[in-house]
Formats: sequence, structure tokens, C-alpha cells
Amino acid sequence: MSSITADGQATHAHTSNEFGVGEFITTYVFSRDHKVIGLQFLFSTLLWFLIGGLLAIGIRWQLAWPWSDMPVIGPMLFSAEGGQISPEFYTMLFTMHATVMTFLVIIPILAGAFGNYLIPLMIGADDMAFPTLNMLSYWVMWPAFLFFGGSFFVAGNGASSGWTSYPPLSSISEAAPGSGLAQTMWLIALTCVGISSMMGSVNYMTTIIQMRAPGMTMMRLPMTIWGMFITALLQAFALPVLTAAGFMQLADRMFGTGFFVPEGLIVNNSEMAAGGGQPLLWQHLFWFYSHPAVYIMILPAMGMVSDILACFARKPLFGYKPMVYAICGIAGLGFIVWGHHMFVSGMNPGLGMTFMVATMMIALPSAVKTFNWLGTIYGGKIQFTTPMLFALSFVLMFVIGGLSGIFMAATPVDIFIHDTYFIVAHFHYVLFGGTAMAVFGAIYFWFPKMFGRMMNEPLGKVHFLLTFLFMNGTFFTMHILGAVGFPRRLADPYHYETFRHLLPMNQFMTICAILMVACQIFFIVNFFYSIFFGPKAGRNPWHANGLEWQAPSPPGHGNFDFQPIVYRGPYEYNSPEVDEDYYPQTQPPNQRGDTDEPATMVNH
Ligand code: HEM
Ligand SMILES: [Cu+2]
Repeated sequence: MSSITADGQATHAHTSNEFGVGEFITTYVFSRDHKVIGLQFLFSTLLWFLIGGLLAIGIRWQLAWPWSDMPVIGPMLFSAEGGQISPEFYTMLFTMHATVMTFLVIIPILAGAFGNYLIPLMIGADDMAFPTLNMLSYWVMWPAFLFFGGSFFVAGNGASSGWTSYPPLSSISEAAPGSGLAQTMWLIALTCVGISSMMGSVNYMTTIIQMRAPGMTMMRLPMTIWGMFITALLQAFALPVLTAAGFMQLADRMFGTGFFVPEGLIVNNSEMAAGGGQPLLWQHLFWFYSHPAVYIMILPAMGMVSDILACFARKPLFGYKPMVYAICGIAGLGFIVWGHHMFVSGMNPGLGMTFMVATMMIALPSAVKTFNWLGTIYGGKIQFTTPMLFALSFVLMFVIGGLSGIFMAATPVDIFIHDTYFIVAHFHYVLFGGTAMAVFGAIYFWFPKMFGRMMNEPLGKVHFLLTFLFMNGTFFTMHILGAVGFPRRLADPYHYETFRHLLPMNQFMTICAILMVACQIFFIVNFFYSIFFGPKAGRNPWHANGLEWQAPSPPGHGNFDFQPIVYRGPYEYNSPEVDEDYYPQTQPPNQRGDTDEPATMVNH
């Protein structure tokens, strides 16, 4: 399966006349090669990123220019209303925006794209432990793509009970226009995402435990791999709960069970048949998954940022072991704080207090990570490359998002700011300012490995600068709105006189948001141009230490053209033992010299 010829080319390479349709399908479509699967995830999720971004513009349009014709799309969709967004459509927009971003972009781009691409390469394996399962984990995403995508074309134009899918709106088909078939399709799609992630996580855990190259001890793993490993554990333990809960909600809708439907509920003047259930039970089950899920959405990003920071500060990562323990601490605590999403659900104040304290404790390992990143760059010879700029902004934005989290964790404060734009500000700082910026950085960083060519630096910097500016213009303002109580998930907050003076601020944010989406053109052009015409990269263009940089760019089938043997951790930059300012993990000790050629000698 993974034989390699001497020049590092995959044995699968054939001349074009030998290359049949069947071969094309097994190589590029139903491929079992982790790199192809990783790229499949990358391209799919980037496409959904664009769709999710456009949905967000729809939301922002309504908040800036409420009840005015939406250009182009408005007349197409709502000719009867003269091109206005309807309240139901607005509800669908924020539901599907969040759904797409969470389940089709952030989670699969981190675990699916980067997890797949990087894990075997960074630990020195030729592929994943279960290549077929890996292939399935991508292809099970397709029913999810089709069901989520198809739900736009049925009654309601898409599910509309929020990405949190709270009952009774989500459990009763008659509750709202989007509660019918669209909601059923949403639940089926979610189940597929769940199954895909579970297959992925089993594979990642096994691969990281079993397939590491000789010498690659757990404490020599790059932070990216630690992030992916702990994320896989989180997925394995939290996801079954959500998937089961999704089935229960489907059963409530399709088979008349009453898990989440309360007794005596009256909808459209008729009493619901099934009852005796608990809407709050859904909230518990949902957040028991979805709080750990926010760490699924950031731990791999933290890992990738650690690797990028160390590489471009040309310094060892500050406090490797505390960083590993901090990831474990965040993940462990992540399981006992879900109740902070339910402070205003009428829970026992004693319980609220417990959740509050537990949540605040997460700030400790988070701070350990932040200080260690600062320690890493402190005094370093910083190279301000595009990936480095994105990684630095991750740290900055994560600090803002983490601090607003502590405000919300305090129950008395949260009672005031719950369901306001403050919450929206918080999670966009961690998810867009944090994870999405890290993902951009990671794309610029590993692009040369993936495609064998470099991306354009000046274009990358323009992309960074504009995204960073407009991102803050859009999301920072949300804190201010939230602090005065501006509600989230409402099609027309200006219905209330108190919020009318906030309209200009909202218009500012919408303009920033439109510009933020628009400036992604710099990324799109750079990305596709560089795939074909970028300057050739060589094996190790950044002079980094990780194993992936010793493989050919792009690596052939089976990854390495030599057996990698690991002598040290990945962060030995500026080591006194060698002349260069980097010291690859595979370079045998005492062997000075050209590291462009992979080290094949073993001398213990
Ligand atoms: C220091 C760490 C953090 C703390 C203390 C914290 C705290 C909180 C609290 C208390 C809430 C609930 C607020 C409410 O609904 O009234 C919340 C919501 C949220 N947090 Fe965090 N958080 C932290 C980090 C993160 C991270 C790293 C992410 C994602 C990567 C994240 C994503 C979210 C999301 C998506 C929501 C809103 C969910 C929704 O209602 O739709 N948080 N956070
Ligand atoms: Cu949470």
C-alpha cells in the first residue's frame, strides 16, 4: 500500500495512457491516502466557509437596513414582500449560518483537513491506522452536505430553530415554517457529521498512539498533534451524547415519542399528542456535547499556533510540558461546565454557582497557554511572515475572547448579558479571531508542503491586515451593543425604542462585515494562483524542525522516502549544538551540516 521508489515518487504515478477512470476514482475520489482526504476536507470546508459568510451578510443586512430590499437576492427570494427579508427567513439565516460555520467549516477543517493531512506526516507514519475508515469519514460528510444544503430548498428555506436546535421549536413540525422537513433534514445531516467525526477520532487516537516513528515519544510530539489527540478524545466521549440526542429529537418528530415535548403543549390551538418530556433535557444533552465542542473548535488551532510561533520566533516553545498539561486541563474541565449555557433556565442557584466556579477555572490553563506563547516570542528573532502574523493575532484575539468568557461565567453578569450581542462578540472572538485566523495561518504555513509551492507573501499580508481590521470592526462593536442589552436572534430589535439609537453602529458593523468577506478575494486569488504558479518550495522552506518538513513537498504516497528516526522534540530552534538556527527532529546528534538532505543514518 505504501511502497515508495528511491526518488520519493509514489509508485502510483502512471503515465496518462495507463491512468484509467477507475484509477482516477481510487486515487482522487475514493482515496484512502490521508493527504488526499485532508485536501478533500480542505476544499469542501473552504467552499462552505464562503456559503456561511454569505449567510452572515444576510443577517447583517437586516440589522443595518431593516425591512429594506436586499439587493439581487431579495427580489429573487421574496418577490411578494418586495424584496424584504421576512422574520422567518432571518431566523433561518442565523440558524444556518451558525450550523454551517460550526459543523461544516470549523470542526471539519481542523480535524478533517489539518488532522488528516498533518497527523501521519508529523509523527512519521506512512498513513493513518485505518485508511478505509478515514475515507468513509470524508464520504459520510456528503450526505450531511446534501441534507444541510437541500434544506434550503424545502419549506421554510432551511432549519430555523437555531444551531442549538432547542425544543419545542425543533421538536414540533408545526411550530414554525422551518420546523418541518427542513428541521428533519437538519437532524439527519447532524447525525452524519457526528458519525464522520467519530470515525475520524477513533482513527486519530489509534494512529497517534500506535504509529509514531521510532524515537517519537509522546513528549516529543509537536503541539499540533497534542491538540489533535486531545480533540479526538473529546470527540470520542462527547459526540455520542449529541448523536443520541439527535436521534431522540428525530424520534419525537417522526415516531411521536415525547423525550423533549412537555405535557399539555398547545401549538396552533391544538394540544400535542405526545408529552411528558423535558425541553430542558435537550439543553443538557446539547451542551454536554457542545461545550466540549468549543474546545474541539480551538485546541487544534492552539496547537498549530504554537508550532508557527516557535518556528518564526526561532526559539523553543516556552514550557512544553505545561502546555501539554494545559490542553489536558482545558479538556477535562470542559466536561463539567456545560451548565454555564443554562444559567437563566431556572437552575438551582447552588448548581449555578458550581458551574460558575468550574467555568472560571478554565481561565487558568487558558492563561498558562497565553503566557507561554508570550514567553515563546519574547526575545525571539521574530520573522513577520504571513503565517506568523495570523498566529500572533490568534493570541491577541483569544485573550479578548477568553476575558469576555469570564464576564459571562459570572452568573450575576450573565443574567444581564445572556442572549445579547455580548455573547455573539465573545464567540466570534474565539472562533473567528481565534480559530479562523489560526486556520488561515496554518494554510499559509503548510501550503508549501501540501502543494509544493509557496503562496505570495505580499498578497498574504494584505489579506491578513484587511481581515484583521474588518474583523475587529465587526466584532468588537458587538461588546458595546451587548453591554446595553441589544438582543441576539431578533429580526428587528429596533422595534424597541431603546435600541433605535444603535442603528448607525450596526450599519458600521455591516459595512465592516461586507468588506471582511470581500477582502477574502486576496486569499482566494493567492491560493489558487499559487497552487499552479507559485515558486517551488523545496522540502523545508521555513527551516522548521518537524518531521513533515523532511518529506518531499508534496509528499508521495506513503509520505517519507526514508525511515524517519526521531532524536529530539520539535522546538530546538537556535540550539547551541548546531550551526544553523534549527535542528530537525530527524537529524542525528553530532552530525553537522546540510539538513536539506534527509538524515538516514542511525547512530546511537
Ligand atoms: C476562558 C475560556 C472561556 C470561558 C470562561 C467561556 C465562557 C462562556 C460562557 C459562560 C458562555 C455562555 C454565555 C451565555 O450563553 O449566556 C459561553 C458561550 C459561548 N462560548 Fe465561551 N468561554 C470560553 C472560551 C470559549 C472558546 C475557546 C470558544 C470557542 C472556540 C467558545 C465558544 C463559545 C460559544 C460558541 C458560545 C455561545 C453558544 C451559543 O449560545 O450559541 N468559548 N462561553
Ligand atoms: Cu460553554
